[in-house]
Amino acid sequence: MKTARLLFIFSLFFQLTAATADDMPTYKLLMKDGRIHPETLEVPAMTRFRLEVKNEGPGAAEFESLELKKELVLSPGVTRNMVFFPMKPGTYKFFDDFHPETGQGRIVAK
Ligand SMILES: [Cu+2]
Repeated sequence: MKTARLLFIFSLFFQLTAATADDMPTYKLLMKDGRIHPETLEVPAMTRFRLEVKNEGPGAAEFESLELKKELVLSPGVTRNMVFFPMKPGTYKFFDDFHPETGQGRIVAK
């Protein structure tokens, strides 16, 4: 009976997690060896969204946007999420602060 109850609590927990994860569109960004994929990320304007950033390495990477006031350092192999508040239509630049010469990208809100 304990096990059944525990399973119930766990399934409830996962349902709740899934529900919170679903209410926001998620976009993926890959940082790899000083490069950013994709370099242009199109998102809906005036909509809160999540960006899942993965650094495949080999070194550290840092997602940085001066315009959006966002900064996130990622060790190699690490994936982290960032939530962006609704943006006005426009183009917002970001870069990999560890590789600014090759790692340049933009978020285009439409
Ligand atoms: Cu920085």
